[in-house]
Amino acid sequence: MSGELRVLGACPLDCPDGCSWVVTVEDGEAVKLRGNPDHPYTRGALCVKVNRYLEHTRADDRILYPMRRTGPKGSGRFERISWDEALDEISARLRGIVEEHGGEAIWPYQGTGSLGYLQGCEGAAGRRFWNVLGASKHWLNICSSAGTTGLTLSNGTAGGMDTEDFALSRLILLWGTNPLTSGHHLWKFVQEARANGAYVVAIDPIRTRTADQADEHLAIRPGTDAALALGLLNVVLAEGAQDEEYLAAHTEGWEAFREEILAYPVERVAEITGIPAEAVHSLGTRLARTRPTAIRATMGIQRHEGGGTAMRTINAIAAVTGDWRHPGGGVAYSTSGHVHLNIDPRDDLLARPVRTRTMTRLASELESVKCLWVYGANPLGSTSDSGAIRRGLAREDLFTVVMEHFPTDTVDYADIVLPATMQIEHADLHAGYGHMYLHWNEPAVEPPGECLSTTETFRRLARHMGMTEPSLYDSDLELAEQLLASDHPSLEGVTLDRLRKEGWVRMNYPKPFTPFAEGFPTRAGRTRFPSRGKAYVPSLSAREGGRGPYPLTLITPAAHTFLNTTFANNPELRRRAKDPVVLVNPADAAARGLESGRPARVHNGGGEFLAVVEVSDRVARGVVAAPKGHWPKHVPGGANPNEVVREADADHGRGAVYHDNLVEVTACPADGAGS
Ligand SMILES: Nc1nc2c(c(=O)[nH]1)N[C@H]1C(S)=C(S)[C@@H](COP(=O)(O)OP(=O)(O)OC[C@H]3O[C@@H](n4cnc5c(=O)[nH]c(N)nc54)[C@H](O)[C@@H]3O)O[C@H]1N2
Ligand SMILES: Nc1nc2c(c(=O)[nH]1)N[C@H]1C(S)=C(S)[C@@H](COP(=O)(O)OP(=O)(O)OC[C@H]3O[C@@H](n4cnc5c(=O)[nH]c(N)nc54)[C@H](O)[C@@H]3O)O[C@H]1N2
Ligand code: SF4
Ligand SMILES: [Mo]
Repeated sequence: MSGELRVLGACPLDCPDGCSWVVTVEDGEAVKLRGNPDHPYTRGALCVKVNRYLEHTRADDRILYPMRRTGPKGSGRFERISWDEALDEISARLRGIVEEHGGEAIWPYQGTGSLGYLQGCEGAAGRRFWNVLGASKHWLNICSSAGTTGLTLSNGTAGGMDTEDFALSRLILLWGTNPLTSGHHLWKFVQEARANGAYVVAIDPIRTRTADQADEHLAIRPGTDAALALGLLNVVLAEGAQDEEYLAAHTEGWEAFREEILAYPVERVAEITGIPAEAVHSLGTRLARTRPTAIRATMGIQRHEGGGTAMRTINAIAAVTGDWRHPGGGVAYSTSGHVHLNIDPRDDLLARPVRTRTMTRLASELESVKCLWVYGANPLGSTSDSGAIRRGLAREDLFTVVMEHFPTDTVDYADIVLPATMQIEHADLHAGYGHMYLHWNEPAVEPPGECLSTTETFRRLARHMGMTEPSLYDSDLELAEQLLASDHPSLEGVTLDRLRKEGWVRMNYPKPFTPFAEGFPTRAGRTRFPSRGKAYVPSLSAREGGRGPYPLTLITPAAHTFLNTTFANNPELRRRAKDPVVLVNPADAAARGLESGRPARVHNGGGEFLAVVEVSDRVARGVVAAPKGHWPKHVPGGANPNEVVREADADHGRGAVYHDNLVEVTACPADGAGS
């Protein structure tokens, strides 16, 4: 048909797969969205969620105009206003707050709604504006910072294997990761390896979709992974399978780490991890005898108090076995460490240094904040200790602005709501944290209503406030050029023209890729093993689970049909997600009189949420699981699992502890309270 156009773009969501997509546009309207068949990682497939993205852009509840609150905070009652009115009010309030309380009383709270380098968090959109204003900085620790910081301490980068090289592996450990739900494009490489005889092991307290498909599943006690890693290495040493040459050339602290390993014989590890000694021994033997071994460890493990260390100790396996030198061997956490775009935080625009506020500490830090500016985030659905956040957001003297697509629980507390463009309506530059490609997302259609992109919103606001700093007004294409102006060899020849023409480009890394075959990007050029006595830091649940008034460890993993809280308002995806459930082991259920299909309270000293019990041997004794993502206002009781998630920090990077909380589960009275 005439007027039909194919526009190349990219999925913006916080997902390792970073898919490349093709939008078909007819007469100015997006009529089809498909995974890019030419892209080596996407290979034509999106996922159950994003297959509905176009429908989502046209949803009835899409926010299309600026709005001002008319009801009490939390009521979600608004009136439509013009952009000029919104910018007037915002400018006046921001100026007043800076004068009276200083810029640091403003918290630009940016989440992971888009990982774009222009519109989203990877490039910290809006940062220039906030620096000119002198606002607080924002530490986006909500997702992966414990693992990233821990791994960087060891290897000098959190980047590791190219996940496509899993196809070359002979033994694959899927460790604290559930790719069939949280990033399924890895699976085709796992299957390729299997076709060549690879053995696949899932290590997870939950028998996930992924564990179902593995050759073996080890139901580990939460927060004890570092002990398992040490136990496996104990067997490797007993077999004499360590790579002495690699250890001598490329590692630091081996003698002390070796002693640490010797302190974790299989029987002790079995006791700590709850995995039978024979299973630890047999996997250790397999690991000792199989090169290359690839370990996929993503964010699940590091959402614990000892999570950063756990990642470091698991990472150490590949140095002891020498797997780093074999194509198809090593550890893959995130490839974002291999992305060397020219990201400049523009601290030069700050008149003086400012404090940094920590994303998951919103509940306690909010007290000293006068303006909370939320974009790409839904703290009432996604951030720790959401009950306290709700109380904080109700404060009358807090000025809250939310840039959004949809009327989330957080939007309900906004003073001003600003309508944001979705991915097919704006330009952006993307990477994927599970692969080695960069993408350009070309706008495919005009924004609906009065939606504006993040970059355009900040340009207009700067102009409205009379700011004179020229770089505040750089266009999207100029911003993209600046990001690509990197002298790192991985980006040589990667130009904006080329990206716009081709849609995606592989960064200049060899294929296969053995990043640490010849050493590490640390000062000494060596990987640093965790130090003596510090290779296993037990999490709260490992220390105190099974005892006290809250003996059960709650894990809150990725929901299959949502992405964090994104899509949880799509009727079909919500229908498929079913009501909030809590999985309880049969023995724990029997001890508490819990029955499948009946409502229960999941609670601790911090709060409670309601869920329907599902008695299941998918969770080990002592572990309960409730997926993240439901909007609190959609569910009975008005709360999701973050009501019982603590504000505590992991051992590295102040990471969040979403899988390290102790709870009790109590049946609701038979009159159906709460449903
Ligand atoms: N469908 C869907 N996909 C998503 C998301 C989503 O919400 N839904 N979220 C996206 C985002 S933001 C991210 S960061 C990634 C996260 O995706 P993943 O990295 O897969 O993270 P999680 O789902 O938090 O946890 C993965 C697994 O770790 C397990 N786990 C928890 N604690 C432990 C432990 O102590 N030891 C071990 N060995 N395992 C443990 C959990 O049971 C879970 O099965 O996925 C992205 N993809
Ligand atoms: N219990 C529990 N909680 C968790 C986790 C867990 O494992 N368990 N995982 C954590 C993880 S890994 C993450 S990453 C965080 C995510 O937490 P958040 O960063 O708060 O992400 P979302 O909840 O998906 O909310 C993102 C919002 O941004 C909006 N948005 C998307 N794109 C844009 C845009 O371009 N512009 C604007 N203005 N808005 C946009 C979406 O509509 C959505 O409402 O949640 C964390 N919360
Ligand atoms: S959410 Fe992940 S798998 Fe789905 S389209 Fe986006 S990048 Fe691909
Ligand atoms: Mo995340």
